[in-house]
Amino acid sequence: MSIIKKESQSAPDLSGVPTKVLEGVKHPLEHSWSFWMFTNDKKKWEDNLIELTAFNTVEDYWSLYHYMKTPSELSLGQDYCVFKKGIRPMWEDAANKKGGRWLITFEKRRDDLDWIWLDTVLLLIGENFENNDLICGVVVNVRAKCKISVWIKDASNPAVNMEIGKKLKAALGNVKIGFQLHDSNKNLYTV
Ligand code: MGP
Repeated sequence: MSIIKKESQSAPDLSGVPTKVLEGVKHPLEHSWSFWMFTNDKKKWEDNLIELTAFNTVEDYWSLYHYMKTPSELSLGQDYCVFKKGIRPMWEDAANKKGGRWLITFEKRRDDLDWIWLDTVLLLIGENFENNDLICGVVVNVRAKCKISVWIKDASNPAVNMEIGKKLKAALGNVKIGFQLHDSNKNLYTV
């Protein structure tokens, strides 16, 4: 299944634009980020994960955003993940194994999935938290009940994690949000 939104869309012709004009127009992000895709068609869970591309500027993220399908256009069982480059979106990665996730659950496949995904990605890549170093990445699981989760490096400090949860809640509005250890469905705390 293609993940490209409009296959007929062609890139603008920049051949006549002098290169000097384009120099320095991109706005660098604090970190490089990898965009991953999960499609559930292989037996071993991790074999379904593909690192599609990486980006490190605002403009490159927006190009990707306009090029790719939104989460609500994906098939059931698929995931998108945006993680700091070098961190794999799996519990076993060194950056995740002592961590947990702030989980936003959707009662059913809702219209606001796409903008909540977009806003959450922008909060992360724009380094909008006091404790940005604790952020590993974000996942959207496209399921009958969709989920968006922000993965945190260290689950052992509730006070610090609460700052991240409160910021997410304030930015995203009226969403249910709880903190869980990886491989658990139990909320340790909620905001
Ligand atoms: P899921 O895809 O995160 O959620 O995990 P889903 O499909 O809503 O299912 P539920 O169990 O949360 O209701 C589904 C399954 O994929 C997990 O039970 C694991 O078997 C496997 N899995 C998911 N993740 C994120 C990992 C991971 O990081 N490492 C490994 N080894 N397996 C994982």
